[in-house]
Amino acid sequence: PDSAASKRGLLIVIEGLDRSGKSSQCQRLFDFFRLQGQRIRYAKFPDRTTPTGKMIDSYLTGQAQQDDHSIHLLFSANRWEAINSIRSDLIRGMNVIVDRYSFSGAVYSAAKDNPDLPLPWAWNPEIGLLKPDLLFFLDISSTDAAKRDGYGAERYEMEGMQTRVRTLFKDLFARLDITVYQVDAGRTIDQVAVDIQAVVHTAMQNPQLGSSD
Ligand code: Z5A
Ligand code: MG
Repeated sequence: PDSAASKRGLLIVIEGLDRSGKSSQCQRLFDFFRLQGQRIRYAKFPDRTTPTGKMIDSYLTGQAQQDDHSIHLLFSANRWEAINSIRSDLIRGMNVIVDRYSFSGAVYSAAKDNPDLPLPWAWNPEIGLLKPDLLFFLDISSTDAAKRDGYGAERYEMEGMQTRVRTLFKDLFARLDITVYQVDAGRTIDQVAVDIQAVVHTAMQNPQLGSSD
């Protein structure tokens, strides 16, 4: 009868460079949980379906202009508006996969090289959001990424920006003192998926995980 007091779910974040295969890997991980009969939710940021997400989409596709600070705070608000729902799913024992999160939020804005928007400023509005139980970083060279489908269609998808983004991700992870599973994303989808699943599988056996706040 007390089976309702289930273990809290895992919050798994997949970050990475453009076209590193984040969404493909989130889909693989989603299927991995489903196959084991585990409850799983997929959340993607930016969530372009909400009012803030629609503004972000217009900006990314070049239909609208925004002040750098203003668009930065919209990306953050797009996470804050989702967080209570994610928290309650985790408490009910559902696992949640997140495709881009606060780390992208801070580094893409800081990579604009606007002196008024340095990395510590950019990180501030993320403080207080849920911390991931597992954080993956999909790393890929910009030349390999540029060979993949769909590259270059949106704002930020230029090589100079991508190089700064890579450096800033590493800076941010070092500052935060957080465990990051770095994955070589230049390999096949299957090879990358196997590495991620191995880490997740181990974490699922660990009773201490699943307590993120
Ligand atoms: N942004 C921000 O500024 N602030 C924020 O707070 C957040 C984001 C959250 C849009 O993000 C932009 O918003 C992004 C960061 C900024 N800017 N840029 N540049 P998005 O997440 O919506 O971006 P996206 O359009 O989904 O692209 P993506 O995430 O970069 O792609 P991906 O998810 O990493 O890759 P994919 O869709 O899985 O794969 C891309 C293609 O490569 C596809 O054809 C796959 O079949 C193929 N693929 C995937 N894996 C492989 C392997 N291993 N081998 C070969 N081919 C592969
Ligand atoms: Mg994606």
